[in-house]
Amino acid sequence: MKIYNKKKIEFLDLGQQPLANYYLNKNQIQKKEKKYRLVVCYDVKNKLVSIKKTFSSKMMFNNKYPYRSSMSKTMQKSFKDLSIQIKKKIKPKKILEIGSNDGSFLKNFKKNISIGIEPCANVEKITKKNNYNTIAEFWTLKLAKKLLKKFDKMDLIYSANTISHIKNLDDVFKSINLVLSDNGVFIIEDPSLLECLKRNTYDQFYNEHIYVFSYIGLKNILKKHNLEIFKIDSLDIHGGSNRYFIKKKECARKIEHSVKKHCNIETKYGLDKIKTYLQFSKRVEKSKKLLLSIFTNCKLKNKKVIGYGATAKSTTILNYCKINDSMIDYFLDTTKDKQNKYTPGTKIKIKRYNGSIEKDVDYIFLGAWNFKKEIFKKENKYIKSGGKFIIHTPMPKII
Ligand code: JHZ
Ligand code: SAH
Repeated sequence: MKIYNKKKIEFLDLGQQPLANYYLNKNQIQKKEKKYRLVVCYDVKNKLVSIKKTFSSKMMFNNKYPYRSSMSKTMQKSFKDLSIQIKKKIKPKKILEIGSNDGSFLKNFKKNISIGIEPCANVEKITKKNNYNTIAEFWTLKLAKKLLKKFDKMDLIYSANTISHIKNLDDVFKSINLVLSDNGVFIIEDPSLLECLKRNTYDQFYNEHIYVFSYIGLKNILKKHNLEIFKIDSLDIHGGSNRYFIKKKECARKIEHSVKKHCNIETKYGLDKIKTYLQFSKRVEKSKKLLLSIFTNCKLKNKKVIGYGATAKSTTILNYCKINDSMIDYFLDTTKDKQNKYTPGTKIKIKRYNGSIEKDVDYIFLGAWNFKKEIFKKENKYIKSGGKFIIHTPMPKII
């Protein structure tokens, strides 16, 4: 444990890591990759958990960005369900989405009421092609001011799996305060720190996830900007996420019971105590040993192991546990921009998923463990024929 800045405590060291979504071409695998040390810290004052070394947004999110929200039915359904709820309960006249990616959420709304902000031009153009109003820029206070010159204030702002990717939270929330109408609702959705600790999903930490939020941490930053959480929904998405409903302080919306309930659960678990994080760190070390022993055993027995879902999360697992192409033959993934490339750091080939698993596969390492239900349903044939999966959460095991 190390204390730096007098108020931040380092509690987890996940070793040398490459950028999580930086998949390699064949000609890049011979070259030395840029790596950094992935260390996770707890901010005692704000109760925020964040990674120590960060990269510029441009370095992470540019016109080569491979992630597509539309690759899972689970996400599509989650966005659709939320859109139904929004239309029924909030009835917004204008919607702004920050981090709209390929338009998977916005497509549930009319084009003339929606605006998407997506800095990766390769992904943004997918939504634009469908005639949605999208802006290929990073969300900043500067952009918010520009937007206000053209549009009225927004009565609904949604941002899933994006705010945790932006280092300058003061800039984000200042800008939200500016563009949100007085009675407007700002909805944030991100992985839950509580679930991350409970499920030992240390792979929620990688360069893009600058923060993994808890309610008790997030509320402190929001408060500085006159914003408050009035409702929290717990979701099973991405291995346990929280959907925070946020309003301006003076807005009359009632603060719902779910907020107090959440606060109590997090405090009871000890998210405000450094001891909790140090215990987590010990469990992560144990998890690494166990996973490595499973892979070593498979190798000794000459079993064929492949990976399923070359996720950003699995970059953390593979590099931390030092699992490489001698242990995993290849990964399968449905994302075009990942296919025929190699996993960052560990250089395992990613192949196109063609709808079935090869007959000689003994084990599948589930990189996309967060879509376990969806994938198990899809791979019913493999499971029925005796096929097994390796999964690392809550502790590594074969199922
Ligand atoms: P998935 C990315 O993380 C990065 P990743 C980012 N930082 C973030 O926060 C989340 O997304 C939202 C594939 N797949 O969603 C598709 C199959 O091949 O867990 C994807 O490559 N077959 C923005 O990368 C990957 O798995 C399938 O049936 O950790 C899933 O990636 C399914 C369901 C998925 O996010
Ligand atoms: N909201 C989608 C996409 C999440 S991926 C979902 O939940 O599936 C995160 C997205 O945020 C990426 O497409 C990335 O380009 C975008 N992003 C990163 N920083 C951003 C910023 N400052 N402003 C707007 N979008 C940003």
